[in-house]
Amino acid sequence: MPNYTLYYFNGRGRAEICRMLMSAASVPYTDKRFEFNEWDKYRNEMPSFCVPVLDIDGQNKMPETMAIARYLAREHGFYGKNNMDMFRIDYICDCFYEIMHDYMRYFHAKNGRFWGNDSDMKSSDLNPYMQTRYMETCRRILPFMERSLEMRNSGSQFFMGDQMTLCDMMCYCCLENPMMENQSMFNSYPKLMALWKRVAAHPKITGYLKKRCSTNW
Ligand SMILES: N[C@@H](CCC(=O)N[C@@H](CS)C(=O)NCC(=O)O)C(=O)O
Repeated sequence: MPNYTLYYFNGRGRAEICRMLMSAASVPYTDKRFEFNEWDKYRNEMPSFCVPVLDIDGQNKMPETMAIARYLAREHGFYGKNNMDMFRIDYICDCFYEIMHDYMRYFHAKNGRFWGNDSDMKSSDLNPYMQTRYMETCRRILPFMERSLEMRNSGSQFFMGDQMTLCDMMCYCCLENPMMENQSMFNSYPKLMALWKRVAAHPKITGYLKKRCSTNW
């Protein structure tokens, strides 16, 4: 098995799906976390100047959250059985990742990060726009995800039926912070909320959630 190092900030954020997949697959890896004030030291080592990045054997730094997640899911059996399964898993993952993406941009804007010197807009101007955009994305995506879940086994198991796959873990990771911030926004999606709890209780996940690093994002 390759020697993996995952680079990200000291938070769950975009990297959490990669950590969760590696843990569910019992893949050993180094979880390299750094603080925001250390970012200048790491930025230039990252191929697209962003994280997460998965380093393989100290030779190959691979960027992009969803490329890493899909690679891990394919390697470890969390990506369905055929091309049509992957099509469905992909659209569900991409929908949840839209929420994650807009949430992270809102979260960083709110905290005045990454928009500094070369942006014309101040964080105080960006913040309301990013928040509205994120909320709109939730309003558009969540009802669709609730309906997609209901398409298999009336939504009483996982998105693909009786097996947990990448897209169920994406549901968990992408909704974690939004739910912590505003639980009531999710009351209209009972099947999704039940799925969220089902993922947390899954034998491959529950141990990870208990022992993982505790951070507020
Ligand atoms: N398209 C990339 C975006 C990654 C991204 O924007 N990461 C943020 C942290 S959540 C980052 O590294 N920001 C550093 C910067 O903008 O300087 C992905 O999906 O992985």
